Amino acid sequence: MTTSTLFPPAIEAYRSRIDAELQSYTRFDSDCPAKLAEAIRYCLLAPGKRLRPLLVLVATEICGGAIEAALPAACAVEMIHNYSLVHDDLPAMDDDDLRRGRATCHVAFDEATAVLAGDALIPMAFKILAQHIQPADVAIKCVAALADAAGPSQLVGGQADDLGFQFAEADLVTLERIHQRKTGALISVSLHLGALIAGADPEKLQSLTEYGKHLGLAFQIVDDLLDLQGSQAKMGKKAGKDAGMGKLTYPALIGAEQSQHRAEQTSQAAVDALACFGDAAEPLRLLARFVIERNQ
Ligand code: GRG
Repeated sequence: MTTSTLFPPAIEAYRSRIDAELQSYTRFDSDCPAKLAEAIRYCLLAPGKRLRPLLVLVATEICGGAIEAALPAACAVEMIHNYSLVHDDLPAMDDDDLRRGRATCHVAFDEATAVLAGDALIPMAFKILAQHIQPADVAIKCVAALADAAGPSQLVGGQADDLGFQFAEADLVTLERIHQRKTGALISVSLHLGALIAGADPEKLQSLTEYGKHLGLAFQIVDDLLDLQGSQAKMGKKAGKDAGMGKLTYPALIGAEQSQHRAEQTSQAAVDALACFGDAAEPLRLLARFVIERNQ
């Protein structure tokens, strides 16, 4: 998996800031067992696209806020995303041995360590929000919003439904409902956190929520297409898993061509939601294009 230059230079610069900040949040005291610390760093610092933290930073910036103020929230979202990847890869869930071009955490370490590394990332994320987002009332709103998006009705609930799903019950409404929660919730909350930190007005908040809803869906449709048609070398994770596991996906339901069309329409709907920002929203337009053109 190559993630060195995925985005235009301005966005790449943010990605470097995010990576540096994640490094700084993974210096553990001597009470943290060395193997656990190593596993957390192995997963969190592995080369990911950093899409969600980028959305936090860009949302803050286009709402008139400062990147520095939003960096802690960007890292918190990436930590929650990372825990979900580590747990999703476990034998009890998707049972994957490749992620971000490397052995998954339970393969590189062991299953118990992977469970614990994922566990540790959750309180780390909320501690960062509580300690580093200012003022306190904004920190509280951020904690509540991220807890909601990561909670039993959103990320965890979407994952539970995805795991328990019977293909015979398949329809598009069910599929979108799963994806909105499993994938969309973290993408949407990233934009929401960025807007909260910048003190965005209700119109901007609403428009970013709308953008996030469409972007999350477009991202997932492309993820399904990549699983079907993508290259393992580029994606850094196994391809062709969904069909093998009988998973409910867009291509399985409506075919690859229709899925591609739907991804493009959905990405355009995301862009259309940004009208109130004018030219300032250009980075979010670029990210919407990236989401449907990506090959990893
Ligand atoms: C275990 C609670 C829990 C949830 C798991 C992460 C997840 C939910 C499922 C993974 C399966 C999957 C392919 C979901 C589709 C969307 C997704 C989260 C893709 C991975 O995100 P990227 O492509 O990854 O942004 P990087 O590595 O670039 O950060």
